[in-house]
Amino acid sequence: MRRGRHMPRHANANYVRPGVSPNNPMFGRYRSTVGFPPAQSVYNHWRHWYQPGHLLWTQPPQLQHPSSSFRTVRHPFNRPPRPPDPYQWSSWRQTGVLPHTRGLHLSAGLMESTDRPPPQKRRKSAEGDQFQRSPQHSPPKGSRSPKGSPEWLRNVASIEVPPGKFPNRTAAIPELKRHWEDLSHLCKAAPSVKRGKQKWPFDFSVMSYNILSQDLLCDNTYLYRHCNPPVLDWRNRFPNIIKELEQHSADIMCLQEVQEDHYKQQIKPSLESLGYHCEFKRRTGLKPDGCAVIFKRERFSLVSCHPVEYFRRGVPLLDRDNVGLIVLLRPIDPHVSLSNVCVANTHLLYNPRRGDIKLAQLAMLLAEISRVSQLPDSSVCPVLLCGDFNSVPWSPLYRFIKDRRLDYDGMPIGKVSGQEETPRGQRILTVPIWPRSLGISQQCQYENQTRDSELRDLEQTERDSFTEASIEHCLRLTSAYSHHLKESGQPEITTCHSRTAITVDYIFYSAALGDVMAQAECSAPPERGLQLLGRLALVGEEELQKVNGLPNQHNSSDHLPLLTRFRLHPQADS
Ligand code: KL2
Repeated sequence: MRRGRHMPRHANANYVRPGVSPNNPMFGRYRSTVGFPPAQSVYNHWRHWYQPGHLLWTQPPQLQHPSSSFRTVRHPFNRPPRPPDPYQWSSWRQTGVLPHTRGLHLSAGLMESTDRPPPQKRRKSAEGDQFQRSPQHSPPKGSRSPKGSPEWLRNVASIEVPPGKFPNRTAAIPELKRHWEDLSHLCKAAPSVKRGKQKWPFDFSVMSYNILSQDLLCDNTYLYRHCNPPVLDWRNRFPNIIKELEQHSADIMCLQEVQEDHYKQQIKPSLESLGYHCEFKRRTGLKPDGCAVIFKRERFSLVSCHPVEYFRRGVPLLDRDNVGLIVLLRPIDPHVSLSNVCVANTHLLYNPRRGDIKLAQLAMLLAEISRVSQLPDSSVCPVLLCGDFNSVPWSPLYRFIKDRRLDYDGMPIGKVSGQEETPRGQRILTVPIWPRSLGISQQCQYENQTRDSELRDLEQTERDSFTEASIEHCLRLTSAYSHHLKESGQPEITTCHSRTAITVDYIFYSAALGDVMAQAECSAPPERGLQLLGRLALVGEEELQKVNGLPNQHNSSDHLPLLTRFRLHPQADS
């Protein structure tokens, strides 16, 4: 697997690099400075320890895989093969952990889903929660009918296969083909100016990727019955994910479902050795995953970091444990003065029926982004809003982000995210959606942010706005993806398992004047902003069908990474 110096960075021959010289340091693999091992070594290191082929000789026995498919890699001469163990999800929860990792994960009791409201006693006795639910005995959740639920995977999932035996799911599958869509020629950009040796403008890449926490995988095994079991093993998933991150070599990465122990012991050390700075915010409550924002130290410096917890004691609407993480980054360029960039990452509530909660969580994030990105002249610096919003394109929640306004009079809460075509329940969004006691206005601003002099004028307007069925925000955001495939017009898919194949992941950004997407969509894009130069094309359901859905042998999450490239222009006075 060692790649020579002249081999392409992307094993997938269909990955077309953006139109820049392979020597451009922005694109090449991270060039290690003194003290960092070569980037390649991280993946090889983990691969050495974690790939099944190597388990034969190097895997310590206590870490060997419990399923029959892994038993077969043991030395065939010294030890006769043992009878296959029953396929045990509970043992899988621990796979891939380093020897000093904590033992059994303590699951949150008998909650059906991670998005269920946490019972009071769960919060009070985090330490005392001693029992682990066996995912095999999860209550059936089959009553959902998600929009776009793929028939081809539902069929596979409905076949009862004895645990540990997935005979027809083991065939080698082809790699998913994704090509680079170069959009730079569409931008009405100012021509590049060379200043000294440095090329101007400042171009950088951004990834958003839900990497599927092992804990959630084990909690929702019914979503992965179409998979060949080894592809679900963290010991296989981790090296694949690291390899993928390393290959894409994004300057900024927003990851969701990052499991804390995996982050601390594997992900952070690996990415630090590749020259990245890592920030992490774990969810509140007992679930061990969270959001990470990771960026290249040679390209950005950290100005400030702002974790956002959506849980609020005493606010019934905000009783869920989802979080966001915002960082303010200063681009590193010795020759020109560049605006800071505000990068926000979040994973909103999953529950398809609780659009009210999703909107309130989003409002909290937008309020914090507005505060963090605010400049002294009360304009805002360029914003990147990435994450898994558990909402489909053109749903009311999506429209709210892009249109900066949502009129929600009479809207059923189950319609907000668009995840389900025929949501159960008819509850209508209340007016206002979130209580005033949250301290966030209907314009998604902190209420105490307004200066005293302005307060009097605004007071009446704001009081009125709490009785109007509409919410607003002040960020001009455009989606980097168009949500349908250029060639076929089919919907782009960012997440796929046996129940669904939809888009829920996004990279939203402040589009500059002349940006290709802004031209198409924004009547008045802000002057300060980003230009979208290109993106790694997504795929449709058909392409995913050919690779047995997600996760698979090559794609180790049930989401695909979104990858984009942006241009930041210098400030006028530089
Ligand atoms: O859809 V996701 O997967 O963005 O990939 O976000 C949530 C779901 C994640 C965090 O809560 O866990 C998954 N049915 C299906 N998936 C679920 C459920 C559920 N009941 N609960 C949580 N998730």
